[in-house]
Amino acid sequence: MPIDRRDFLKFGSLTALGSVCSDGFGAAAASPAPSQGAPGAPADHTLRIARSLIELAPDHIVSTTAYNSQFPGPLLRLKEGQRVTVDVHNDTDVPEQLHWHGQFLPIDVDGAAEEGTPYIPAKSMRRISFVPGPAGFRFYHTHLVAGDNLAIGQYNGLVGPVYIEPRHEPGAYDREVFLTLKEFEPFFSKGGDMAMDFLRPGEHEHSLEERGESAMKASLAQGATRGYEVGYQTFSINGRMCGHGEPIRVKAGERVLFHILNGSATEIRSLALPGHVFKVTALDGNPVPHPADVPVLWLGTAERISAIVEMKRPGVWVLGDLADDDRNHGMGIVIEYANQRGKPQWIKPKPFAWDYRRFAQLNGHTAAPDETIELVFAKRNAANRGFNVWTINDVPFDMAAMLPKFDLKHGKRYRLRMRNASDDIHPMHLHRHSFEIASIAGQPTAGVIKDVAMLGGYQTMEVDFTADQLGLSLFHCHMQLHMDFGFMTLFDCA
Ligand SMILES: [Cu+2]
Repeated sequence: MPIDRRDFLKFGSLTALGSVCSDGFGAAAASPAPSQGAPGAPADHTLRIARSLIELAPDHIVSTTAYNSQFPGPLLRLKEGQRVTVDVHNDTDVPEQLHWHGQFLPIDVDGAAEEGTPYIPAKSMRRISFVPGPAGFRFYHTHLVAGDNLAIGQYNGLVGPVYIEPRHEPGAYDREVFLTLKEFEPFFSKGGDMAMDFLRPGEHEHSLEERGESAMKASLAQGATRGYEVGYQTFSINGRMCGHGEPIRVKAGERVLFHILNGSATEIRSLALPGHVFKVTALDGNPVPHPADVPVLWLGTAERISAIVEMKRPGVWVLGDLADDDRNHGMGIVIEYANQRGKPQWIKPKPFAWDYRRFAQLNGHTAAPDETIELVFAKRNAANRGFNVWTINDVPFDMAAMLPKFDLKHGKRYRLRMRNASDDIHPMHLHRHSFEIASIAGQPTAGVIKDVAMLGGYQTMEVDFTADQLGLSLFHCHMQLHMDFGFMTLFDCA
């Protein structure tokens, strides 16, 4: 989809506006792009990273970094197997990485410095080219180490959806709606996160719990407070706080396919639409073996859910987060039936537990892998200037040393046995591959293919994947605050 003249003009005026309002950051954007690498032919897509003003509500405009001065970044519709070129301009003064989340791409374009992807230099651009795949709902986002700097990385508005069209689309729906969930205006707080208890199976593993609890007790006994967490002042869907922006207008009887992305830096989200159910058809863009109806969706950071909602309860409703505070600060969007008026209604759903096995093969078991890799995740409370440090097999990730790192043999099937000795839920992400969930808290399962999966507190999850991508693949907790403070490792496939 080349940018047409109208889009270019619109885009040009937006960046010009940005240069007036955003402290000079937009100035480079208003002038023609410096064409490093002599692009010649225009790229199929252009993404421009710049400080921008995003209007979450008329009286609430935030300054953040975004793609093409919009939030979310533009929806990129790509075709499976059909090569694309993308020009990524970086108008900021921070070198950037753009990660193509959920795709199987070589390391020079995947978008992780830890793997060796070149940075998009500050005030410069990089043209990249790749063959999209696999088909389904993917996304792109920044991939920096933000550390204690809430002005960079995923704390910004650097998220956009990708849809890779399959060769055959089943099409049992009337239309598609893409939703990106995102918080803005982050801040640090002390005192720890609330434990969340929505995952099933929910049983804790005694030895993991003992290890985590005794480490925490020892730290607090030495006078430490609990490590920092991140909170947010504003919440949005598609860059608008609930009630602002256009409602999603539907007709009775319509079947709407929602593609929902949790674009948060750190938060787990839930969603419900009063009086309606979601038929979940795909997780992380991959069709599930057993599409099932659920009243509530839960999404860890970077997870995607595709679900069909049959519109059969006319009214004006809030599709919103179950957390009252977050929803009241914007995490929702209005669904308005034709010829219906009035204040959008929210009805709190009954508690609903989230279980990936609901969408799995019935009584499925995965085949034994060639090899199992044991991974124990643990927290060192407030160990780095008040920030929690995260370890994999007792080692926090060190990019200088490139440790920890695991060697893989090309073509072999591996099982990651992930054991969580902390009470936090971690959305675990593997770059350049997808994996199959093999067990959750000791319960075997099969057929659910993902690239991020929530690992419950004091639980074990096993995931299987085939090492079919040469070179380095990053594996990490997708919460920015966790990955930045050690929660990463590399797989090196030869
Ligand atoms: Cu984590």
